[in-house]
Amino acid sequence: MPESRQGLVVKNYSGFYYVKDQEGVIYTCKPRGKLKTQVLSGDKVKFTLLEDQQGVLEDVLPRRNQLERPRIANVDMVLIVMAYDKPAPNVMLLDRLLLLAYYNQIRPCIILNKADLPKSEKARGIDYYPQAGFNFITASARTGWGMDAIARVIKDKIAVMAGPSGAGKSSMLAKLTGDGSIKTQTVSSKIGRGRHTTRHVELYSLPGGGAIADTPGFSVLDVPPMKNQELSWYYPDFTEHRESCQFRDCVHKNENVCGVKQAVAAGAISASRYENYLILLEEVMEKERCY
Ligand SMILES: Nc1nc2c(ncn2[C@@H]2O[C@H](COP(=O)(O)OP(=O)(O)OP(=O)(O)O)[C@@H](O)[C@H]2O)c(=O)[nH]1
Ligand SMILES: [Mg+2]
Ligand SMILES: [Zn+2]
Repeated sequence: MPESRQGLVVKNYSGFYYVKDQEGVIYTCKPRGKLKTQVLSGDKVKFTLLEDQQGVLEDVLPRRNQLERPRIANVDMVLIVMAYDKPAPNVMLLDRLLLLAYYNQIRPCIILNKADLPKSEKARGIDYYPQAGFNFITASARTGWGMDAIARVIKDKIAVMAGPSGAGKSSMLAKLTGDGSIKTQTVSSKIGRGRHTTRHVELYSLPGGGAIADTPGFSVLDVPPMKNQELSWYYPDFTEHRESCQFRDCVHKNENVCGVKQAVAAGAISASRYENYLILLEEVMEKERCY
C-alpha cells in the first residue's frame, strides 16, 4: 500500500505540480488520470508517494476561495503594495483593490514601501487609510525596515501581492524569503513608472510560516458584478456612518440625508476616498446596464 500524504501545491509547471508537505519537502507530482478538478497553486491536496520525491496527486481538498488573477486557491490575505515614491501611490487603484479584497472576503493589508525615499507630494491621500483603521505597514525592501511586521501578518496564511508595477513587490518577496533568484526591475526608470518584470505566478514559502505569491503589477481592474446599492457594503470605513443615512439602500450620492456624505463634509471620510467611491459606483451601474 503506497503511503498517502497531504500537502500544498506551490507551483504548476509544464504538467507537474510541486507539492510541499508538512516537513517542507517538495514532491513533484503528476495528477491521477481520473482526477477531474483543475489543480491550482494554493490547493491542499492528497498524494501518494513514489520514489525520489515524486508522487501521484490523488485528490483536491475543498477550497475556501479561488482567485482568477492570479489563478490561485485558498487565499487568506492580499498585500496591497504602494510606494512612498517611484511610483507615487495610486489611491484609485488602492480603492479598487480594497473593493476586490472585501468582495472576495480576503483580508487586505496595505504596505507603503520605499520608506527610505522622501514621500511624494502625491502621497498625502494615503494617510487616511491607517487613520480609518485599515491594516497598514510602512516598509522598505531596500533597508529591510518593516519586513518582520509583514512576516508576522502573513504567518501561516496564503497571501498574494498586488499593486502597481515598480512598487517593489518582488523586491519585498526576495527580502522576506531570502530567495536571491527572484527577478526585480534592474534599472529604475527615470519617470518612476515600471515595466512589468514579473510574469509568472508561484507560491513562495516564508521561513516563519506562510506562503506568498508574487504577481505582476497591474493598473486596470474590472469592478465585480453587484447591485449599485451593494457597493458601500465593501467599505468598512463607511459602516458606522451608513447608520445615519435616511434610506437603507442609500447609495450616498444624491440623497439628502446621508451619513456618509455628512462624514465626508466633516472630514471623517477623506474626499478622495469618497470621489473614488463615486467613480466605482458609476462603473458598477454601467456594468449593471449590461446584464
Ligand atoms: N529606494 C527603494 N527602492 C526600492 C525598494 N523596493 C524596491 N525598490 C526598487 O524599485 C524597483 C522596482 O522593484 P520591483 O520589486 O521589481 O517592483 P515590482 O512591484 O515587483 O514590479 P512589477 O514586477 O513590474 O510589478 C527596483 O529598481 C527596486 O530595486 C525600496 O524599499 N526602496
Ligand atoms: Mg515584480
Ligand atoms: Zn448615504
